[in-house]
Amino acid sequence: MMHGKAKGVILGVLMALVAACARGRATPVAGLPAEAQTVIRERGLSPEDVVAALRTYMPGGKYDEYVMFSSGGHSGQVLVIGIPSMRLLKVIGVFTPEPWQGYGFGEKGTLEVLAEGFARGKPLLWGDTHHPALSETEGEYDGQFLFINDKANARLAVIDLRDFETKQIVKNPNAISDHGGGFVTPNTEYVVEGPQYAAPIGWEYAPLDQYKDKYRGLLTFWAFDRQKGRVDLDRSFQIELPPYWQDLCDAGKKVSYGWVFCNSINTEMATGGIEEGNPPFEAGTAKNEMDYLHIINWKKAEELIRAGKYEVINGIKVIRLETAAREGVLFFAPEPKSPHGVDVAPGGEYIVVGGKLDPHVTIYSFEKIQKAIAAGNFERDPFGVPVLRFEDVKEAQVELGLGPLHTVFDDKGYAYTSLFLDSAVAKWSLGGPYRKDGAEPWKLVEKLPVHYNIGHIAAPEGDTVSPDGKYVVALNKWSVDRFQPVGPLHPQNFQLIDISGGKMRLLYDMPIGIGEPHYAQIIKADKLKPFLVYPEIGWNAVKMAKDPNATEAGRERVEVREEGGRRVVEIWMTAVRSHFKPERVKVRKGDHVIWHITNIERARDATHGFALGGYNINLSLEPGETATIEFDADQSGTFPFYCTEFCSALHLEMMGYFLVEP
Ligand code: K7E
Ligand code: CUA
Repeated sequence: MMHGKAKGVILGVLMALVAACARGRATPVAGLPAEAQTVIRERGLSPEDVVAALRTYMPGGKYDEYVMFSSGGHSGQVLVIGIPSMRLLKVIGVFTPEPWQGYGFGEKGTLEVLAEGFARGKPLLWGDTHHPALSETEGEYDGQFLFINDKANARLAVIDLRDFETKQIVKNPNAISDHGGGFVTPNTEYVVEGPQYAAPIGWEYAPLDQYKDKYRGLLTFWAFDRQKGRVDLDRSFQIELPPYWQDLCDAGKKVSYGWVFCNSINTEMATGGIEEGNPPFEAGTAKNEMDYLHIINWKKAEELIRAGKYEVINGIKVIRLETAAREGVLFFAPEPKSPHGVDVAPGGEYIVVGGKLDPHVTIYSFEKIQKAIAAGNFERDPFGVPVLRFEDVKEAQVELGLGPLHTVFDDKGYAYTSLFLDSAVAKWSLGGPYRKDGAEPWKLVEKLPVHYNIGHIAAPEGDTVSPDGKYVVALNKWSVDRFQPVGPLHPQNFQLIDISGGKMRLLYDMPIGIGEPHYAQIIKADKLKPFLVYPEIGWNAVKMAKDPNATEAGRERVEVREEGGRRVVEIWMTAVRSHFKPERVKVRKGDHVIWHITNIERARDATHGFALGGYNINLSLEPGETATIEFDADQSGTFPFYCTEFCSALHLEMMGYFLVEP
């Protein structure tokens, strides 16, 4: 039951809101208050609920202001979500075949993309995606490409944002797992793939008692060719690192352009082995008060590559650790304590490291780092890497609470850090050039509880040179009691938080039905310029060019020929509402089948599917697309093929027979 006073407050808020709405719109919303009151009463909504609903509700046909690209964790996919409505717009198949998009279910081009990512020929059909990275121009998202890493298998995928499809997967030839990727340099010169669990370079075997000598970290700079939309292996290179379990990385920008920063978590070089009387990993890696922030000069590394100071290992150039340490490519600065997350401030002046086991974020000054390097004020670690003095390079430390991990920024000189153990978002003030409002610099301002166990945090353009403010999204690992139970595996929980006012306000809980998302990036929606239909009939979606086997209406045909002692049947088919042409395809058991299908539609959303039961084949043919399948007709029988998209009133009739004679 609601008290009279509470009702009065709600009504007051609502009337004020309605009045505000009426002012901002051409037509006042007549008749709303009475019904709204009923809804508020019946649903037991608080004034905060009402405001949150008004801030996130998106009327049909209206678009969100922002689009969030979230990792899909070990689903191996990427999620595309509108902000502020938190509506799921798409799930992009990346490391995992995705049947609706016809990704990896017979379509030759996508099978080739997936196969590029196999490890020494061994099929890998899932990935653990952690960090999506939008392509950047001068430190701003440009809306052209999205990159994402696979932690489990040390791979990087390239998604073209003209059609939101995966175009390339590169397998790291020298690492078997990674973590600190993908992160782009400010003009997408490189996509950085940081290492994590140290292992011998090139997946060689070495016993753990040779850890210090044989195990290494490996930082990869994948050169990106924007014209081709592909990673260019020839211009890519790697830097060998000590086996310190480098964790997250971020690229310097503006004043720190040309540098990359990575935190690390096992400078103890623990190797586990509790069963042999050693400390377990979680204790062994947490002995030291300080680990090392890795400070890497990638412009200098490029010079070394040009000067030939590298070795080629498994087809990629590698700058050896000794060279990197000697030639001014690699420096360390102490960082407390088994930290997680390194994030560069918008202007590049500061590097923020989340303490994880330490309640502070530590802020490093890039200028101080440069001074300390120039002054030669360092000792060297056992691998010869210069270690700068903490007091020389530290700008500030801000005590935030338990488990600080990741940080994003707004447009008003504030930073937002996720606190995993506190289950909270901490807002704190930056100093230096960011302090124009007279607020005290380097100070905790506010903490907002989130639900629960927040990992990453994301903000609109919040890791670029010009963050937008307005919102942050908490990417929570646990939801516990926030949603209708669906069995013991609970959804993850994304929470939208309004940061536009003085105080942070929780607006929305979004359950994520796949897991486990890590990082996300949020881009202004108007920067995305996707195709609405493919630009020409006969478009090859992997090559992003007209396909030589594009088939026009009236040019459909079947050809049979002998090749290498077997019969090859090649089919050029069209799909249009509501038929495939030809409708009958007849082969003999053992024939090799090459089948091109072109969707000749030009209408927006007129997608046809192509399912062939018994052969594990399903295609998605978007308007204009040509796809090719190639297989051996190794089972005889009668196989209906049909369209899997309900495309017209005669969709059920959009089918044909694939007849395989015994
Ligand atoms: Cu913090 Cu992989 Cu970026 Cu998960 S990582 S949370
Ligand atoms: Cu085409 Cu259904």
